[in-house]
Amino acid sequence: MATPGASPAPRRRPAAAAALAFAAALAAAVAAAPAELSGTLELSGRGARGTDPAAAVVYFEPAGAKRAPAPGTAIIETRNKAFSPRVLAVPRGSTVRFPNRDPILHNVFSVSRGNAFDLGLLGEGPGAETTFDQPGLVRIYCNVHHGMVAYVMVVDTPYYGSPDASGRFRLAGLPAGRGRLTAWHEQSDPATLELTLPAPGPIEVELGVSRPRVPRHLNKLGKSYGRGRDRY
Ligand SMILES: [Cu+2]
Repeated sequence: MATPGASPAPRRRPAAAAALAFAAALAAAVAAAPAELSGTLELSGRGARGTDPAAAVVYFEPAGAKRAPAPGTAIIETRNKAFSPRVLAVPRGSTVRFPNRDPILHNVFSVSRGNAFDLGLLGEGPGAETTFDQPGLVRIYCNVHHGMVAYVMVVDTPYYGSPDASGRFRLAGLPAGRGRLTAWHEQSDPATLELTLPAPGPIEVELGVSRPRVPRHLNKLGKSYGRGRDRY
């Protein structure tokens, strides 16, 4: 290496320096190259039979500087006395419209903290919309029909998705480095994994299915639904 005050470097030295600089740039590029995270989500436990891994949500939150997700728009229909889709993941700030495809009245409400709303009674038609500004799980119900349940997972990261029907998932374009993977399913407690990307291999996540398909809940006034099967 050159020392201070040394005579001018030999002719090949600039080439060597350039090579070193190139190697350093390459290393930086490799470190910053988008990583991908793939794995399998397994639903386990007595309630797992017939539950759909594709209704789960997986999302990765990088440690450190966050990249704000771009908000979007989405639709959840009320059809045949059910919300469809039942589970939806959206970036923070997204707007979701709730058209009513049934010839009866539905309501759409939530009391989930930070994202509470009530769209009132909606006849058949384009419905109404609401915007989800706070990250977190939004539990959505119909004040008329106790059995109607939907979930909007509002994520504060651009890196999210759902497994396929066999539980396989893949998140691409992730930044290298530390972060946290969360896997969520409506009938389970969520699982979180601290990871450093690029990960050495596929991730395996197991969620125990232990919760009822229709969670205990009250109507929008905080009261019982008032009928035999709509007790909560
Ligand atoms: Cu309803």
